[in-house]
Amino acid sequence: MTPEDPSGPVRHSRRDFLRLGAALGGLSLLGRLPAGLAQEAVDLPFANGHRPLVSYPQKRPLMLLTSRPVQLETPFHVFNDGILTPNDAFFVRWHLARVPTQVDARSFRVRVHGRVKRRLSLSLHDLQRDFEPVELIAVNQCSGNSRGFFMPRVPGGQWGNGAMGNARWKGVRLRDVLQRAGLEPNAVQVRLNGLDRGVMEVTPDFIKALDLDVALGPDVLLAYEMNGEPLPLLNGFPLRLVVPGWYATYWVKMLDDIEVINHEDQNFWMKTAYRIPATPSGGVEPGQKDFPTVPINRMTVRSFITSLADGAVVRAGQPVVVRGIAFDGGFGIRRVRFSSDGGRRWEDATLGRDYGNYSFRPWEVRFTPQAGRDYTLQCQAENQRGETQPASGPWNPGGYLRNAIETVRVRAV
Ligand SMILES: Nc1nc2c(c(=O)[nH]1)N[C@H]1C(S)=C(S)[C@@H](COP(=O)(O)O)O[C@H]1N2
Ligand SMILES: [Mo]
Repeated sequence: MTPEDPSGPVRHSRRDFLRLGAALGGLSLLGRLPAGLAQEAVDLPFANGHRPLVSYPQKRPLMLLTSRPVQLETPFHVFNDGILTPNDAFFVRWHLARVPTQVDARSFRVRVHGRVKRRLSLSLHDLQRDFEPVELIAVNQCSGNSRGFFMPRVPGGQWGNGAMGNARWKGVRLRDVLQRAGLEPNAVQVRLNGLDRGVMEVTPDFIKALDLDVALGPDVLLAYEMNGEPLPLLNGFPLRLVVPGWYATYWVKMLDDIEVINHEDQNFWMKTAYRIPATPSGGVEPGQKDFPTVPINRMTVRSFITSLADGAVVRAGQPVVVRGIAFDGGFGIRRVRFSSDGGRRWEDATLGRDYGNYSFRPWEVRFTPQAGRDYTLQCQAENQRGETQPASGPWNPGGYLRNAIETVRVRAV
């Protein structure tokens, strides 16, 4: 079967040659402000939180954090529309400004080399033909999601809560590909690199590494589909790593290079960036220095109310359905509690359908407000291991791991 065969796994011509610049008449990755749309910006509730809504290729207007590199946040109301985050609303984060504006899926190859018995160079077609396809739903969340809420404030991208998304990923297991290559006995880590580059040669290339026990996990995928479509270019077309339960920093996009190494990777993005305090909570006292750190890894337990925004007005005297989502680092959510009085009394919310341990878990609860009163709504999730959300913190200088109980204030009339 050739890639041209319409019955074969490569079906869409769009997949064969995704060219974004052309979609906007050669504008390449320049964003465009929505023309005459009602809402043109979102103001996040912290200093410097003004975010214009800007359209990029394959994306609806999203909240612009930076344009070089492109960083776009998902407006939070999108998480109330459905349990899967649509591709055109999915957040975007790149570290390096030189992201290809087009990738030819036919000539694209991912190389496997280093401490392996056989070097491989695999096309998308090879991946789809020679390996078992796997599909799973998983949350991709930036390590710095919600960093803007850190108190005291920390440097780094000032994200609200929208640097996350939940998608159905389809691809092949990294494990199966590595097995085909054959690991040498001295293999220690797997390094992952994509097509993006820095503007200057001195900028460290974005490279991540996973210990073998993680890389060989059954759910770590080389994904070529997101929600049943080829990945949007900005989300890593044509191939990205999916590490369910782990922060998105490991989900390397436009992945074209897999190297098995016999030592612990020393590159900037592993040794200096994306490290968390080696404390049980991942937190330290603000201002603390010289503490030991480890590479960031699994996500903390989080939950959000999605159906009501802070400051909303609700109808008094009748039940209000409050909806939300919860997720964790891959063990699964077993409970969500809800409070309408700022955490004094709690009741169990009803969990919705289970889409697997890596997915958003929907939940809902009813409460009947009284006229003229203000309510402080909160939710707190617990995972299968009994891990839960703290009232505040953890705090760390990277602005990582935030999982404090979130608050939505509403007024009943
Ligand atoms: N090649 C490449 N992959 C990357 C990055 C990058 O800069 N380059 N950033 C990582 C980080 S930190 C995040 S948060 C996610 C963002 O994924 P998304 O843009 O699909 O939402 O991509 C990850 N994969
Ligand atoms: Mo990130």
